[in-house]
Amino acid sequence: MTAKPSLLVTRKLPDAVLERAARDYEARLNAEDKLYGPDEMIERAQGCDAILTCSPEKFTAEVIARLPASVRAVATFSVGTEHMDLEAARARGLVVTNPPDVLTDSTADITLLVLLGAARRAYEGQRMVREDKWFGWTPTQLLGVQVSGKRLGILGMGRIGLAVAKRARGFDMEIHYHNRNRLAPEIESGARYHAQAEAMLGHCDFLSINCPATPETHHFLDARRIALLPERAIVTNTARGAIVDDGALIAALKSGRLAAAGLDVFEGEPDIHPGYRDLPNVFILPHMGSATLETRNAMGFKCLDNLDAHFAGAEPPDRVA
Ligand code: 8YV
Repeated sequence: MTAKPSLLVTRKLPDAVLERAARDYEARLNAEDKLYGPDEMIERAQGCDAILTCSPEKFTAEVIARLPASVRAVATFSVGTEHMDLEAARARGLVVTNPPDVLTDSTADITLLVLLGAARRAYEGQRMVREDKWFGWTPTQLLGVQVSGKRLGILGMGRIGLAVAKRARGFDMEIHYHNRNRLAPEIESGARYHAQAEAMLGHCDFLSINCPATPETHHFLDARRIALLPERAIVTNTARGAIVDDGALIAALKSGRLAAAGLDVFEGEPDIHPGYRDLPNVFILPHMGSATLETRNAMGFKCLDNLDAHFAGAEPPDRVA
């Protein structure tokens, strides 16, 4: 019997994933779920053949250069790969995989949750009840913004953007989108394409950010682009915090230029811009897009499928480097 490959699993993943990892690998686990800094991660990876990592751990060019020579593959438990220098990985011959598709539905669901939460002032309503400040129904209490009949602009019409569009159609929203490439008509399903993101913004009663974080999308939503949105528009971000210029968004929410925002992701999270914390018109979640047991299990299994393929001498199905 050949020895099992050794695998560093950097975080505490759901039980079913850890059980499978321990069955098929010499798995080094992190029962305390401590976030390893680069030095500790590199130290713990000594002698390992692969690493199963999560997006808070950064695989910069410097970290990749310092990885033990034994490490040949890294599977990231995130569809986003902005925490990894894929060029540096390729140059070192490091195989990198991610788990696409399986978190599409849960992330699209959370997008609708924050969209509705922002539009319908769910945070203010919750607070009123929990803080015992609800003194009874009134005809004008917590009036929000109706979503049906409104225009939703989706920035980034990949798998998640399309799943958001599908759900939003169920709320009778009119779909607009910007994507690097226009989609085929049968995939567009009547959504209106804007070749320039800026040209779409004027049509966005709601703007949903669903694109990856790249140097091109860094601080995309800045003061200049917020000014292109209709008065009292609502913004949601369930992609990556760095796509939004927090100072500009907070100023627009404070002044009332934007009615509300629904945010699941933040630049520098968990150290979010303090300006968000006491803004009543922001519906905030702590990066929960993929946080269902079904999805997290499926993400972990995909990571292991990719590693299994690699160690069987096959091309991993979701190789990104
Ligand atoms: C992950 C995510 O759970 O997959 C992604 O890109 O944003 C999340 O759903 C998170 O990044 C942990 O790795």
